[in-house]
Amino acid sequence: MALIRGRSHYDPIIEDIMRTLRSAALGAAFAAFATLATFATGTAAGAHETRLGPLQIGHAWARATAGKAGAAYLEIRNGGGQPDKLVSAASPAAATVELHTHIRDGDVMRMRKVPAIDLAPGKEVKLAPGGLHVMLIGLKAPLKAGDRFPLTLTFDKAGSVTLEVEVQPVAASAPPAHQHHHQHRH
Ligand SMILES: [Cu+2]
Repeated sequence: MALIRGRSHYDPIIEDIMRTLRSAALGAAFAAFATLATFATGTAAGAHETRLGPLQIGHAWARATAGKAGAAYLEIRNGGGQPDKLVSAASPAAATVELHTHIRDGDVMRMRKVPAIDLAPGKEVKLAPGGLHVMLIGLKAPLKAGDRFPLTLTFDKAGSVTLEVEVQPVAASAPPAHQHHHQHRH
């Protein structure tokens, strides 16, 4: 600081940089607030699609379970110009949540934990039965058709978002094409 003070003709430049930094910080804070506000509105409306920066996350669903393990599925579209990745997931419904894929091992399909799910720019990644999925381990209660539970997804660049997962009957292999929920069972 002593050096900067000594060269007073640079002060206007420093001032300008400080102003830019301050407005950038304000801008970031506002963007974060706007994201939260958008999400809150989306939840209230029961949105089937969630936006997080350049990411569009489609209808999240899970199959009903009899036991303490389950899986959640969803679609993520990266509409941005930069790659991102899903690095973790968490839910109050399960003790442990992991990112998994299925690999063929002889005649058997086995699940494998993956460190992250890559999201290439302009591409959509589907988490679906038989492939990539969000593994729910140690469910606090079996998932019943009609239930909903929160799932928080954390991305390398885009940050985190919490969405609602809808539990579908055991026989379901895909989310319903377009289903509205006017009734809620409690
Ligand atoms: Cu799994």
